[in-house]
Amino acid sequence: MALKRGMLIVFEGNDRVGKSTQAKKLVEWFKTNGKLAQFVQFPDRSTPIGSLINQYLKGEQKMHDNSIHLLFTANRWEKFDEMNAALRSGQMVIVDRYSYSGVAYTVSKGIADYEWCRGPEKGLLKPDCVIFLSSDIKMLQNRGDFGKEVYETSEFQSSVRDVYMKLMEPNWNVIDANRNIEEIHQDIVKVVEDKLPNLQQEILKLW
Ligand code: T5A
Ligand code: NA
Repeated sequence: MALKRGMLIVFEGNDRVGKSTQAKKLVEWFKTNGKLAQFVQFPDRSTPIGSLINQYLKGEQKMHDNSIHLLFTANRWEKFDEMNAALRSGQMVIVDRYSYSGVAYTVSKGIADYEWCRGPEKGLLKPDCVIFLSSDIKMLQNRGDFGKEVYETSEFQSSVRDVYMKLMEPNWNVIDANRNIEEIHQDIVKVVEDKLPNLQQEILKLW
């Protein structure tokens, strides 16, 4: 029987590594190839919770570290029903940052362990494929606007990268992000084309 559901593809990586650029290009690629595809971004700054997160990231609003962690998670739960329905109706869902960001950034602050960080993510949809855009932190500092938000220091970003390495699972694909946009895109397309035929009907849950 032909597969009816869409694929859940998550982009992860350090700040400025090119996640939004590549996620949007992948959405366009699906559409060009006759598939319905949705772009989802976390944090989704358009909701009331997202607005609080935005103020925090810009340094306009102080927040307890555990509180901001839970807000990021709550922001993902806000999108659960919509993402679930889209996938089950056969749409591809391309996500710019997800639960792995939640864990990587909070663990890097040294205020909570993996178990505490993962807890509230339990039950969210598990990605079929994670694209990890990998780069030297030094390269990222030279990209436009690096340093504008609270987590954008090279020391913190190095720690985030270390935690990502520990979170890696078999459904992760590491892509060298220190190349031109088109080359990176072609590699991502290869990964996706390879995985699509092997998609299982069941959508798994995190963690
Ligand atoms: N966060 C997030 C948490 O702490 N917990 C969570 O649960 C979540 C979801 C905001 C912050 O929140 C933290 C992580 C972040 O610190 P965000 O809005 O996704 O999250 O912030 P960023 O990751 O910083 O998003 P950016 O837009 O800055 O980075 P992207 O999406 O990785 O990069 P992109 O595509 O916007 O590109 C950045 C710049 O580089 C250029 C682009 O044109 C752009 O100027 N660029 C390239 N230049 C050269 N070569 C390439 N290959 C390039 N690709 C893109
Ligand atoms: Na982004």
